Amino acid sequence: MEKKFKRTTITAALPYANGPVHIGHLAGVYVPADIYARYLRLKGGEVIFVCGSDEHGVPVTIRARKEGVSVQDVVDRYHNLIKQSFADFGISFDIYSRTTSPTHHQLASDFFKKLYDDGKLTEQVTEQFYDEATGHFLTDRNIRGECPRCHHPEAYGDQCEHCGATLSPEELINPYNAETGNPLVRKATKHWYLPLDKDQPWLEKWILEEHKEWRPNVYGQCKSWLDGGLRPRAVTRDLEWGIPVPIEGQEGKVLYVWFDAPIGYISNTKELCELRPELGPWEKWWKDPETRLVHFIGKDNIVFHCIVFPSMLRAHGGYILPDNVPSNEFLNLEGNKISTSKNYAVWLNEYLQELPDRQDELRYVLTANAPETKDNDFTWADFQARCNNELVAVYGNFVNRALQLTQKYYNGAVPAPVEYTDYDRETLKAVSEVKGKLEQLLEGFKFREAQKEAMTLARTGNKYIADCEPWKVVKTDPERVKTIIYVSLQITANLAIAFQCFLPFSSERLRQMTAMDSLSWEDLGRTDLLSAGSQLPKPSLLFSKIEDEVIEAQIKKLEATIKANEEADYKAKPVKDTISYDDFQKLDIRVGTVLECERVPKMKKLLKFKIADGLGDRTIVSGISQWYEPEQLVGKQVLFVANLASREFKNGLVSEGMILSAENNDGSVSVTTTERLVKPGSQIS
Ligand code: B3M
Ligand code: ZN
Repeated sequence: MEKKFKRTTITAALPYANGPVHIGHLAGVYVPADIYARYLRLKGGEVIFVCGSDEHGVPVTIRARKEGVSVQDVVDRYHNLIKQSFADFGISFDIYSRTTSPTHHQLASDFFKKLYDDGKLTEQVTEQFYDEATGHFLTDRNIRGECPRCHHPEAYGDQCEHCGATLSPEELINPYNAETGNPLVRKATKHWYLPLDKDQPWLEKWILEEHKEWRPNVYGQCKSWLDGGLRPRAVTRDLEWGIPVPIEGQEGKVLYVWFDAPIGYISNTKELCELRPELGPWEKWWKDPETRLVHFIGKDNIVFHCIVFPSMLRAHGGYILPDNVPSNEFLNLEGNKISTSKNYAVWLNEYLQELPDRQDELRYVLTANAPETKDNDFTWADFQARCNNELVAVYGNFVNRALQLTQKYYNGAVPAPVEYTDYDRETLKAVSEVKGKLEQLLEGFKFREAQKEAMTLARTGNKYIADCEPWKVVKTDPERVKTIIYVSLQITANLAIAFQCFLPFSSERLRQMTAMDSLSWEDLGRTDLLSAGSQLPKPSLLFSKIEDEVIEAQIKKLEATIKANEEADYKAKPVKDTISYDDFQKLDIRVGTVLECERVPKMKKLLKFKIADGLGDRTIVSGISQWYEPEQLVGKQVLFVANLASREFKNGLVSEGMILSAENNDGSVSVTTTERLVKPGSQIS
């Protein structure tokens, strides 16, 4: 049964104020949320669109310590930068606030207090890692130690990046504080938990039965969490930065950032309603069952928005639950993961400095490539192609022709149509159908398809004017041209409306160029939007070409970042214990020529070599098959240890020596060879 809602509260995930925002954020959350908000407003709906910076949590404190400034300094700086970037890109929040605001502190604190007072939280004492020297409990990411599996000395408390093992901090050998290097001890500490296990039954019913319409990625993630069985989750932490736990005698404990952040949506709404009384009391937007709540988020936030926050809201009582949680997958950049810490991203502030006034171009490409159903890749080549071949060559070209010809033939006055041909009628029919198609897609959160539909209208227009060739017909049948231009102008006006939620900047320019007072969704599809005789101003180009140099510079910039990261990552291992010259003399290293090289059946890593060593042939087995095709090595000279005790493999294969290879910092391997050709058997000394 379709529920009928009166109004919509749209939230977009609160970005951490620990760095600027990049194209991945925009594509994943903010552009789709903005499209939806703009669409509903254009329809005249009652809607608010709220967001703000997430200023608590560990990442901001790490950043502050790294930079040697206060946490407040960090969040102030990034809050302002993020807020500006969103404004620059036309993300039309009704409010962009922050979780350090007094309203938020109060509201989040009261929320916790109510759950606590109502007995909705459980208490538990657990042992956590503690740095006695600094007097701090540590979070998993801040704990390092030796990996129990591969013995890498710098594994994280949650993962070893060297061997990929998923870890918990207790498993680390000799755990230490990642920042100070101090050894850690275990210490008991009390925390409050949200007993999610008790929520399992209603969450299963609510999500798995009543919200089958959620996107498959969202529904699937929820299902796998639920299938795995929910466990209680701590909602407090031992930290200094955050909202103090509002219980007497609990100094040094704060609300977990994921507890307070979603409450930020409510606080932002409260602040908004205080600023704009015409919106009514904030409760209307959060407690009235006739309000539809929609959370736009990235895929790593699904569990918090679909399971944890709803469980908090229900435990508190009185709140509505989200009706939908459209979440996107991730956007990669030129085939690599976007990374704030590695500075591998296209930052919005830098984009605008380097490609000024090209907000709509980025919005367009990010939506055209939106990671709605799977991870997607942003490439600068695709960006350029879409801008030049679609925005410039189709949409821009069409409206420019229509508007320029109006100036040329009619001094800018909209001509009256004379007589419609079948082609004209067919074209106008396509225009009138676009509204229904767009509505269906937008309401189903299919923004990528929806924008494609708007572009189809531009293609229809572009084809129409190219087919009709008014610039030729004008010489033989000027009356016919009036109809062609009239039809083209109606399409142009419709494009301003159809694209408004996707490309607000160019739509606004087009609105001015078509002399429409305002744009309204209800007008979309009308074929009499511009009335005959109305005067249009002189047009300018809607889009301009993106030149190769601009793209090349962007690609170079990313390559430079990759290179800098590789260099920064590379840490040579410490030199081993000193040995005597005699010890060295014991090693017999020689040059051998590879006569044959082949893979070893059932032993994936191995390559089997037949080596000419000057005295005869010998077999050496080496675990480097991942890095070489056997035929690449045949004929090569390699260095090998000739007097190493032979070693037998499980399958009876015996290796008589060892080929020397160098391990690169990325783990890849290169065999060693001499600089000049030498006789097989030559000794290395
Ligand atoms: N700040 C996490 C993130 O940016 C977090 C979202 C909060 S939404 C309430 O991925
Ligand atoms: Zn490891």
